[in-house]
Amino acid sequence: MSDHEQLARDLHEEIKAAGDEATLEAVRVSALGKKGRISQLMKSLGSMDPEQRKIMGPALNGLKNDIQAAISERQKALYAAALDARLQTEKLDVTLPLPPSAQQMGRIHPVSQVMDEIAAIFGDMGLSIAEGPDIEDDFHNFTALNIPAEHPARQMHDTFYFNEREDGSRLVLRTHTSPVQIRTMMSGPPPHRIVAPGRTYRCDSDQTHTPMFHQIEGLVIDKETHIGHLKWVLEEFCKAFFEVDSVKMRFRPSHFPFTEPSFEMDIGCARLGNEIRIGEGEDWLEILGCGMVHPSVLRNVDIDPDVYQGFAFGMGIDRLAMLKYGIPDLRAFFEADLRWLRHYGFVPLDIPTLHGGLSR
Ligand code: 2NM
Repeated sequence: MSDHEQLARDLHEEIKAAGDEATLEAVRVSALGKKGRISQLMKSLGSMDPEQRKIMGPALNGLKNDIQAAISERQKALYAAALDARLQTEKLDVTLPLPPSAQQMGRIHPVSQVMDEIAAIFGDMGLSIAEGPDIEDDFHNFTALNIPAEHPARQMHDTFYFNEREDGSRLVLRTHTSPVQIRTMMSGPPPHRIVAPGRTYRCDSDQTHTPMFHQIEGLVIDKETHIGHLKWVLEEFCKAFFEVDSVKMRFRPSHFPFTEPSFEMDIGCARLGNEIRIGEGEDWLEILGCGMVHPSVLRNVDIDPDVYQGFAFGMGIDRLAMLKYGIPDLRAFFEADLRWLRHYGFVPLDIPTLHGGLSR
């Protein structure tokens, strides 16, 4: 057998034996590459005599074409086999149900839900949401609000104070969201129509108090804003929030340094064992504090109390959430217990709106 016939057999064997595309490529280079076995034979044509070249030239060309064709055929087969193998292992049944997504598994905390509900109600009445820092200075948290230096609210055991600064002043964790109202009133001229929801802090911890809790306060300042407006706003709020057609309200005289006159508002309810029903019955439940903003507060923020007046109110969101959704223990709110959250939490896409229903 001649050299090139032997080579043809060897190469066909190697091509057949190549089990993957990389091995096949190595065979190709060893045959047809610059220094490959076929290329070497081609080079020997130059030193042949013309008669021999006449025979060997076409024979070697034929060998080259034959091997090229065999390699390309094998390449196609290997590619198809590799693709088949991938399709086998990577196949995916698009008819299978999806695993539950984070959006379906996650729950909205009742406090967040109630804050969204309250924001929707007051937003619908034309109030905007205002926010401010949790860490406040003495002026915004106390002085501007007409809370004097000797007032019990300023005592160490009620307020979380930061360490003294160089000038002797101390920052505080805000004890209410009222500093947001102060910042709003100082940010520009009246009218002001806002609610300020957020975290507040007091040095207090027992069955019904947590050191961090949530409040929402409202403020309306204009030239003719009066107690009638205050009563209407709060009545509409209670009906919308508790999702009842009517509520009984009563205002008891009270005292806050920042309002004059000041009231505490109760709503009518029925108590049946541990359950409280709003909008029926003969009992009363205190739900918020309110009043007409004190002239001194207005002066502190450069508003002339002879031109402007208005009302403010404040309530605890955590307690409202417990009331509305029948949650018995306040402290569980802040324990981040997943089982609790799955039980009391809300589905993320149930966003409270007045037209769609607040809580459904
Ligand atoms: C309350 C009750 C009554 C109140 C007053 C003010 C401000 F800044 F306008 F003076 N902000 N919030 C207020 C009034 C808060 O919470 C029980």
